[in-house]
Amino acid sequence: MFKRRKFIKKGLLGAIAISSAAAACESTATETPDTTDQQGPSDPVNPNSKAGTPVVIATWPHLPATEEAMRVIGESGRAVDAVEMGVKVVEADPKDTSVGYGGLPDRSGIVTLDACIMDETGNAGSVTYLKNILHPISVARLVMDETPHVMLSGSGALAFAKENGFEETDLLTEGSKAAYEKWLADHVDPKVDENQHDTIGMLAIDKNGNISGACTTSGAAYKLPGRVGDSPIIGAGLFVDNEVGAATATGLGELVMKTLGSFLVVELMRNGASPQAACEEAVRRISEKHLKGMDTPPQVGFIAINKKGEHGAYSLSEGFKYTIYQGEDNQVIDSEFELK
Ligand code: SD4
Repeated sequence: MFKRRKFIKKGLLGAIAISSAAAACESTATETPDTTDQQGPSDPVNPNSKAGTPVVIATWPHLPATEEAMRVIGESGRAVDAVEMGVKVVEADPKDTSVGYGGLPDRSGIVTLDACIMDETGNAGSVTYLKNILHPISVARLVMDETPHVMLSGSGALAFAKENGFEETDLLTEGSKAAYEKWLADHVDPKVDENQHDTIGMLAIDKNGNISGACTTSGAAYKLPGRVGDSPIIGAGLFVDNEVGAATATGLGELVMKTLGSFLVVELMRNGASPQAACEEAVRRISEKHLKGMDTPPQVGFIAINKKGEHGAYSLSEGFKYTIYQGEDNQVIDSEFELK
């Protein structure tokens, strides 16, 4: 703690972002903070985080998606409509190889999709291992709105989608087919970095101050058939509590599932952590408990917002970016990361 305050006094802004956030996390956990000689900000600082609503934030560079979500909010739409419409932009984008149409297949060559959505009432819907449907997020929305269940999977999810008017479509593009054929030949797994674009998790606060979130993915490229990741798991890939805030995750889903990452981030915020401090603590939990024996550190990234519209973002490895639309600015920002 002492060293961190010295850093703040020296005015090292970059260091403040990371170190003071960690200090706040510690203090919410066990200590009463001593702020008597603190001259820096009293709250953990993400230099890009400011209060203000409405706000839309998404994992990875997805400017058209946040633009679409903010358009919905601008027309006085609900946050839940905004996040559904926003992530649909990416589901339909053939160039995004981690989501929907054009997503990379499993190792048998089949694209399977996971998605979930959660609204301001705490209601939630999810689909896993869904094949041949362009917009899994809208099927998840229907599960939430029209059934007594939270999650539908595989053939049941597909039957439900078709009964409700969704048409089957081939999700493999020329590009993803060629990538799969190359993988069959050399078996080199793609790196999860900005060039992969990756999964979209999106959080939004609308003009009424209500919070919702959505997350949609084709999952880990060349996964074992039947594998489901964190993205459709409420509490892992996404969690919303309208009184506190929301969080969503991207990266190696197994690590997010083992720590119930998004729920953890929201609970840390409930206990007083800033969104930035909460994201950092969740990443450190993974780093401390789950990286043993791994040759190459994987990527995991979290983004979070609290009720005031402040945000946080943090990842295990370098390269994670996020998109935030707040006020007049729709921009992509580099996340701070843990493994230097
Ligand atoms: C998964 N978390 O299925 C998702 C995919 C992802 O980086 O975000 N990849 O594990």
